[in-house]
Amino acid sequence: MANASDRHTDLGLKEEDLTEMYRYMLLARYCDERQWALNRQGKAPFVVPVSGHEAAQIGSIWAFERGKDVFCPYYRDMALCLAAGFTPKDVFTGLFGKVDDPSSGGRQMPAHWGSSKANIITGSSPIATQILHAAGIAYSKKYKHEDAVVGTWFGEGGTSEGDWHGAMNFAGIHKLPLVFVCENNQYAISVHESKQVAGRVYLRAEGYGMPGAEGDGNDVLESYRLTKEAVDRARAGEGPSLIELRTYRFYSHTSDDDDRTYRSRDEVDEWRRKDPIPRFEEYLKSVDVLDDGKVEQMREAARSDVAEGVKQAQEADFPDPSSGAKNVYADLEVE
Ligand SMILES: Cc1ncc(C[n+]2csc(CCOP(=O)(O)OP(=O)(O)O)c2C)c(N)n1
Ligand SMILES: [Mg+2]
Repeated sequence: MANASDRHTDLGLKEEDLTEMYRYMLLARYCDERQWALNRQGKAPFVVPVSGHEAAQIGSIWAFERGKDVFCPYYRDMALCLAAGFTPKDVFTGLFGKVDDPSSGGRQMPAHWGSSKANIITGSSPIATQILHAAGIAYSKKYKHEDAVVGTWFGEGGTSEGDWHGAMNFAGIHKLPLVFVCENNQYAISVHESKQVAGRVYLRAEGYGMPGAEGDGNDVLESYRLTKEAVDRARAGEGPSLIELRTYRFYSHTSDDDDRTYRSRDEVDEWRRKDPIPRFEEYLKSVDVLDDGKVEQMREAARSDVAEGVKQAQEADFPDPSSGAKNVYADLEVE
């Protein structure tokens, strides 16, 4: 039994929250390992890996009300999308371009997450466009007096785009119910943070009239704590916030990139030792929520859910080629 002074109890998280958070982190990690292997086997054309970002994504999404709030994620947010309603089958139908893919029915590149059921707004490939969409949606929520907070996620590279600055400024002026979450993994493909960000991302918040905070993005409870404060502010009508979660991606930027050309193996190993999943496991054991047996059981269940998702997605149909323009052009009756 957890006791009253545990970190999660202070944050208002129950044991069921913790095991669910852990389960989604495992699902994301195993989906990622599987999709990377499928790519290397020539069975998946293009992969955007999430490994390393699981705590930042699961901690931050847990602060929102799923089913009510609106999410504008970016391509690396697979863990977040799983927690918001994607299943492993959904992930792999997207990867294989199958007709059941919730994001686009197999018409978009993989990792362009979208789901009307899960309130996830489809993203575009140009970096940071989702941040402007989030500002527009948050403005509409405020204008219509609808009780919903909007969350948007992006990398530190995204904060160099004009779209990011425009959205921050607009959100600050209109005190929008919007939470900006930066998953700072220190690289934008091969470009290091030191060549991308002058000063610190979270400190820019002040210039746009909102609070900013940073924390350890490999700590799921810390990621939750910081985001929850921001979501509560937004829901209370106090306006937007910027949260910077510091993390690291374990694989290359995508399956088309080779990170050995710009990162040392020592650096990657150092961050692997801060892997968010074993860190959370350690915490869960320390508060007697899990023991070794239960950890193994949950790992096995997640591996089997992922294997089942891959199988279902492999068996699913490809879209009919004649439907290629669906949702791209209006259906016009041509005489
Ligand atoms: C406007 C625009 N410029 C460049 C690219 C190419 N591009 C794709 S991802 C990426 C890096 C983004 O890095 P960051 O925002 O830090 O996110 P991360 O991939 O590290 O999670 C770049 C430059 C793009 N898609 N759109
Ligand atoms: Mg980055």
